[in-house]
Amino acid sequence: MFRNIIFSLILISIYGNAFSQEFKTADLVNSSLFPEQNSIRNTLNLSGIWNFKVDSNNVGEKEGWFSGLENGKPIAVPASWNDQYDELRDYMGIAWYEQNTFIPKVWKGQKIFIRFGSANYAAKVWINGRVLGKHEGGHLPFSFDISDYIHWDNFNTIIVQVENILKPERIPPGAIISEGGFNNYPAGNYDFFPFCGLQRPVWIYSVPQNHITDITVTTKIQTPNAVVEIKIKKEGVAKNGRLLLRGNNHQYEKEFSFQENVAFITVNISDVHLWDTEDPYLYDLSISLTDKKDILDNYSLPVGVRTISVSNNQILLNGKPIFLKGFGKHEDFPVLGKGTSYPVIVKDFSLLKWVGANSFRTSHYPYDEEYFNMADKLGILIIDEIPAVGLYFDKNLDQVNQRKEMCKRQISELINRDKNHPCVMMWSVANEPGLRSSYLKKESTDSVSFNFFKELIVTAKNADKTRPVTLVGAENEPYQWFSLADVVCINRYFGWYSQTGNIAEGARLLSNELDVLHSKFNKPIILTEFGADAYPGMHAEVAEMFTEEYQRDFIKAYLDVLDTKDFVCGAHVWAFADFKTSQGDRRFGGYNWKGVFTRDRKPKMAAYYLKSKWEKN
Ligand code: GCB
Repeated sequence: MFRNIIFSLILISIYGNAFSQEFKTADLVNSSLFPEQNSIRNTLNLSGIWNFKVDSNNVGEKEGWFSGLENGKPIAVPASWNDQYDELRDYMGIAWYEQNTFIPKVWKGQKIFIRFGSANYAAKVWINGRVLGKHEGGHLPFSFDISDYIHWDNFNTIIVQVENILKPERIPPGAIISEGGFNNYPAGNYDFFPFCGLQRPVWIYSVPQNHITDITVTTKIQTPNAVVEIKIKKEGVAKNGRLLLRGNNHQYEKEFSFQENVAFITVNISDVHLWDTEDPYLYDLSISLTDKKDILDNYSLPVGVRTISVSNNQILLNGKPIFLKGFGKHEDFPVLGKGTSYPVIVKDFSLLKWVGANSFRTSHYPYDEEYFNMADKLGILIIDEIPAVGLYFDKNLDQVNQRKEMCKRQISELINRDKNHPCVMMWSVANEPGLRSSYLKKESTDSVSFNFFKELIVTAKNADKTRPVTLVGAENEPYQWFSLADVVCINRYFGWYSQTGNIAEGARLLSNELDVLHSKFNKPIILTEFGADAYPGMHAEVAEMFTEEYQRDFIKAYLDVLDTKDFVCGAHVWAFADFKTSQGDRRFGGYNWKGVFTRDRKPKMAAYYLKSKWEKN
């Protein structure tokens, strides 16, 4: 046993290191602060039409494509490349992007960065023929300092090599040949299309030499007052700062000093106006670096004062039980693929409000940062998930460990990005792990997977002590894993994938299992997925699978069960809207039809049912 542990530790360190060397993050800079335009900082959004070239034989680097792309073709950024040209639909390889831009000369003397909202799956970046660095992981931002690389009197050529080869060791994994993969094409081990490319906006931005690099805000309530704790990090020689927090007809001003580039400030707020789903009140926080009367740098962000906690079987928002009504979603829309689209984001929030939802999960990866800004403003709670979907535990421990290191990195990057959003109520470190791995059963005790999730949850808890952490289980998950989570999150499809066609029997099984989970764990339970495919416009007098009636009745039957269990604290219907998948025998036309809205956001019968139910309570 001891020898096994030593052996595993050696494996972890060998493969952990080998992996982190391949994609070292040392050349990346902290991306936690979204680029901000103010009187000191500057931003340049590079969204638009870029030049693009496929490199299916991986010759680009040898042939020096990093200096400029010959015979490229136009491509939109942000957007997935897949639906912009027919021949790119299933292309999961290497492709190159180019953009040429002037950088305003008045920025000279400032520090200048390039920030990618994401690049799916891995990226290597050059500017003016010189390499900046790499990033791996398709849904989180990364930035490089380009101050010393800029041509001030000419175009700057930005080249990005993006690579999206599906591999078992990646997060999420793909191209699995061992132990039953997903049997789909392209072969992601998950149920959504593996869209690729520069799917989020790219920014160039400048900050002064003395600048704020990171801000962490946490809030506590001491009714009727509150405490806001702020940790600020900076770079440069400036020693002092000033903070202004405004809201609810009060204004709090503080001068402070840095010790070794870090400052901790506590603001006591009297007569606090809390943030909650009904009244998402935001204070304005403005932080400056100062030198006597001069302001050297400034960064502002909204602050929602609220607490999230878990007590027995309840989730408490500001100390009061909350029931989550909402969905699992996807970033997915015709032509855009997973590309950021502000109109689609606004539309989705307007539909969430229309249907009476108060929450969603960023299934199964971190979404664009604009979703979080909107959710803060509109009072929608978010379960924020890393792309750990389709995880499995076969005998290849090297790959298991590679996946674990990647998950840990993504948890840290995610929390770093989203920590200041009041809308984020919980971190999710995995969705439906172990699926299709035959040795995992409800009663299994399996040390590899158990320790895997333990490490992920500890990583999340060390990075953020203020929010609960969960992992989302599938029908065959070992219950042992739930002992690690603050909230038990389960996806259930009795009456669809099992008890097929029999909603009543499905609902009965759900009811029984919820009672078992409650008596075993006495933790809050959220039904994070349940639903049925409905082909829009297909009807039957007596509900049958794939009709809108069946979907509506399925959802209703599940919600009726939940109404009888006061220990259940959330219902997220799968899914918000129909979405594109890989091709597979269960995915008619290459779509998952479980949306209660169509892919172009038209309500199905189930949406009207949910509206009538959720608007009432
Ligand atoms: C699940 C997965 C989700 C799928 C869904 C389905 O449990 O978490 O990604 O799309 O089932 O429709 O099969």
